Amino acid sequence: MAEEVTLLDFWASPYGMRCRIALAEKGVNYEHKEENLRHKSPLLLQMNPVHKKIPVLIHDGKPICESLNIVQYIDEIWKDNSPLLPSDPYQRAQARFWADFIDKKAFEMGAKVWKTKGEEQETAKKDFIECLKLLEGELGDKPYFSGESFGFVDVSLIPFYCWFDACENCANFSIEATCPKLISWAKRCMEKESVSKSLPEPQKIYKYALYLRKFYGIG
Ligand code: GS8
Repeated sequence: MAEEVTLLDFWASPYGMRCRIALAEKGVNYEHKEENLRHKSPLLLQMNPVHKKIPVLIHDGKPICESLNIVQYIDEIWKDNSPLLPSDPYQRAQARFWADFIDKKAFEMGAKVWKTKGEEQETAKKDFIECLKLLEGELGDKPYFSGESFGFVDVSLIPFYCWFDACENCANFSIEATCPKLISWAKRCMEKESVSKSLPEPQKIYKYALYLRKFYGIG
């Protein structure tokens, strides 16, 4: 019997994008279900009763939650092609460390940049750039974070690239001016179909960020 794979997702979610990219890298066919996060479906509430958040991967009826956990699961189940995590235990630990940093620092700071104003925004901007510079240092002169091939850390970070315009336009700064190598890396990742097809247009994201700023009453 063919396996059943469903992704509960939301188009603008960088967490959802991670799963879309990983599934595309592996060539997995799946059903994509778009959630309305203001009116969550009974399926989402049933599949992720703890956090009630997307993304959720449903594999043959079993839910897997949390994007980094989902990407690792995808890598373990469909292990024959495009490995995402390195096989060496130390390299694996390092990859998980940076993915965790991206989750807890870069994504959090990046979201603060477009969600705030005034002094709070200035601080968020500085913190965000600091995170990106650390990541740029870790990338070094390698084409991808793990070396020659696209992997777990790349999948973890690249979704936020489509939010860069929103950050830059809402806070009036240029990421490329301070992190040119990171932008070159992002453009390299975007050349991969698995990435470009999984990310929405930056303009659409920017419009959505403006809508959210209005919705939350941020001037
Ligand atoms: C974060 C998922 C998340 O924030 C992960 O999967 O990595 N740590 C989790 N999902 C958001 C949409 S993206 O901003 C979500 O589902 N929010 C609904 C809610 O908070 O009610």
